[in-house]
Amino acid sequence: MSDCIFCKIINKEIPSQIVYEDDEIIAFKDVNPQSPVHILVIPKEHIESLNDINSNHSDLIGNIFITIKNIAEELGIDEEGYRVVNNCGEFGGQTVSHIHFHILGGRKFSWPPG
Ligand code: DGP
Repeated sequence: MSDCIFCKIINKEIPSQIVYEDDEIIAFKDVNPQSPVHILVIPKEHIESLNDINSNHSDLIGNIFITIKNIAEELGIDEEGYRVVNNCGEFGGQTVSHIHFHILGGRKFSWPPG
């Protein structure tokens, strides 16, 4: 999608600090980190939000979560623990309309979120 900031990152039209990439997934550092480790994991397919996935995306979503686990291991936050967040829609706090999963780590988080 031409005006999507994350599609521009996928297409290398704007720079990002990529930590993982394969044919269907890319992961990069969040530009506005909320914790010492803050990575965004996204599909290369432009899917607007969690509301837009269907059974055709089952393998993709599964691979995203395996990628999340692998990145957490590589960055050394797996044993102390970390948080995975998907913000969906306005009330969920989604600001970029390309589905993405936050990996947040390197500090302790509280619950419930604000
Ligand atoms: P959300 O609020 O869940 O939609 O999170 C969007 C995140 O995307 C937010 O934490 C900041 C990040 N972000 C927005 N624009 C850019 C960008 O151009 N580059 C990078 N690396 N991250 C971005």
